[in-house]
Amino acid sequence: MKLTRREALFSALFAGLFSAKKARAGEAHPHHDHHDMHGEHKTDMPVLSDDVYQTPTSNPYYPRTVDPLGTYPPGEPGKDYLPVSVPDGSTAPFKIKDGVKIYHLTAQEVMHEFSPGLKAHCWGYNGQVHGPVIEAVEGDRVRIYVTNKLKVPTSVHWHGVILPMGQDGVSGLTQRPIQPGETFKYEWTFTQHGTLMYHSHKDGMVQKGMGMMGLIIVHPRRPQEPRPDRDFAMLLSEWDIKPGTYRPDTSVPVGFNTLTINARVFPGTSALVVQTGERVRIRIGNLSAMSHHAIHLHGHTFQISETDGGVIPPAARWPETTVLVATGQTRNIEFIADNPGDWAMHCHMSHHTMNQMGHGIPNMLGVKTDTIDPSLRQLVPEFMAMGTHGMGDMGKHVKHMPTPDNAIPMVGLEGPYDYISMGGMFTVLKVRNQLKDTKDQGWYNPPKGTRVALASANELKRDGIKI
Ligand SMILES: [Cu+2]
Repeated sequence: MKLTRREALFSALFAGLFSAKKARAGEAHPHHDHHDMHGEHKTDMPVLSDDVYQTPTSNPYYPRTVDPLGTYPPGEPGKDYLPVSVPDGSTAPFKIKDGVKIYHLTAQEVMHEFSPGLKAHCWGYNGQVHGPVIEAVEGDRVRIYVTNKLKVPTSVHWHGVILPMGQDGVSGLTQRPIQPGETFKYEWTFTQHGTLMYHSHKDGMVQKGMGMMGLIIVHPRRPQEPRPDRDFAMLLSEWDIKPGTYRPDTSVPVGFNTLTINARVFPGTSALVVQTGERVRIRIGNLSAMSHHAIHLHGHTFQISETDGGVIPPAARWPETTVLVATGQTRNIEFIADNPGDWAMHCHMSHHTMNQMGHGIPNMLGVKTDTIDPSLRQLVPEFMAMGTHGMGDMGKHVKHMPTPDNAIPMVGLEGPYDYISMGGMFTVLKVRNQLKDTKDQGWYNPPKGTRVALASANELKRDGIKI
């Protein structure tokens, strides 16, 4: 059997025949049976030229379901993939020109709302923070125009994408920066699938800290596993917005005070709404400046099915209830939502579920403040000591207290039973038996006898509980 070089590469890739050791240039292939695959070159190493870009095919670890050297029609939503849902965000529109998907990102300043009552002048793309999700299918040829409407130079790096180096978007290293007013054209073919990201790669600390980032989702051309019923995407990040100010401070080394899911903080985050029994995938990317996030889901266990490097083989997946997403990483989790209710989903780092003012306050638990307040009020007229009963009720009281401009309570929302003392990187998975639409469904009413309640005297007696 005589194969072309391209077919040989592809079959070698899939049969796992390539190993770095065997692939050394000039080394004769040790297996005689495979000689035919390599034609007259008796080596595994392709002959490469720097004049022509050749899609990398030797590394067997790229997440691919089809020949990366093939050409494919532009993937169609509904037919080739289930479009992702982006709570509080959007997916970038595209048009198709001669078989190429065309996208346009415009870097610009945006007045962004993190939650009602908290806004800041941020930088994003297409009038939103973060930028829209770029969604495509493995094998799609894409052309992404980037217009710079900021007053500073920028560039966009396509994080995790296998592409020609000249498209990698690293200012200074792979391109000159895009000057204010200019439009650059990036173009490549997706030869992989996965949950990937994009972000500014010019003055990264400032530009990423101002919000210049987004997700890239590339669906497999030939999915190897059943498609989920619901496919959510969330991008985690962190900000520092001092009460009374309207511009993120991007220079803090640690201790950011605004931790976001799709650039929103609780209670400004939208719930993830699903029907009981649905197969749910949640893609979580993290582009925080300094923090890793341990995202915990209540009421279910899940499997970590995919990283930014590709799909984890089913036998190697690890069951979890908390997934650690380090900065610069993405993780996909999958589960069947078979437990109806309102389930908290949040970062498990306590400070990451507090809003602006919940940080750096002395522990006042148990301190009697009746004498402190009057004396301090002589100096600060509206002074009121905070935290003698913890921080949980701060949101409740904030309505009656003077607060700085552009500041929201450190935690919360009035829930069905009491104040929910969480903020920041917190959202709710709403699983419903009857689902009319995917809009917020209000609060869940648990079946009779399944809601925790005050223990009765009879029950205490029955079970021998002495108080
Ligand atoms: Cu966190």
